[in-house]
Amino acid sequence: MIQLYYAPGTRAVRVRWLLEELGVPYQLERVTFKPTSGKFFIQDTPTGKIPTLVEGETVMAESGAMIEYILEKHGLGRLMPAVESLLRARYLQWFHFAESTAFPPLGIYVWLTVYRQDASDHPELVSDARNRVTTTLQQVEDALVNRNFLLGAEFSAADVMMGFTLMAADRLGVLSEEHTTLRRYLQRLLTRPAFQLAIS
Ligand SMILES: N[C@@H](CCC(=O)N[C@@H](CS)C(=O)NCC(=O)O)C(=O)O
Repeated sequence: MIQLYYAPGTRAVRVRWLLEELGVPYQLERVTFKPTSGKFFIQDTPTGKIPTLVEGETVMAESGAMIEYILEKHGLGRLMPAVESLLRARYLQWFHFAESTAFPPLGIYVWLTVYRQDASDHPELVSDARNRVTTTLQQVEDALVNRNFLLGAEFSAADVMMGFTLMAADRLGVLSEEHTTLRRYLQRLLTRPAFQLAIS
């Protein structure tokens, strides 16, 4: 059985959300997130990171990789387009954009405003980080025009990856009011019981 090391508000939300969407049984190992102030890999999990997934000999510490692993092993073709589908490239693009491109500016913003205590000494860095978040999220907003989900009408694991990123942006107060499409999209995702459970 999959063991998922989880803390609310962390990227573990993605993995729990996916497991709930698929109805895959798992054991939830709740840990308390330790704020990082210079030290990394210090979480109370087998890898020092949250999320961590353990299944038999398998140990993973990368949320996107866990989602691909779960889909391949337990997904039965659900929540992702088949390899030969015309939607496959779009799926991969937005799946990876969520963590590799959209999250880093948020990470810098969190680092400056939550973990460091000297944000007021560096207004230019904070404003630069915020601008980077806004510019990056605009790409997602543009991708969602006339679409309910990143692939169109069908919800997929790319939305799981992006949903957490947008929830984090919203909680940090950097999802701007002008991003109306993104706000509606996030609300749409939040109506899913699996997402609600994953953030509880
Ligand atoms: N790219 C990784 C990032 C994992 C990560 O940095 N997790 C945070 C919590 S959301 C963490 O464990 N931070 C503590 C640390 O960096 O030591 C993923 O998607 O899982």
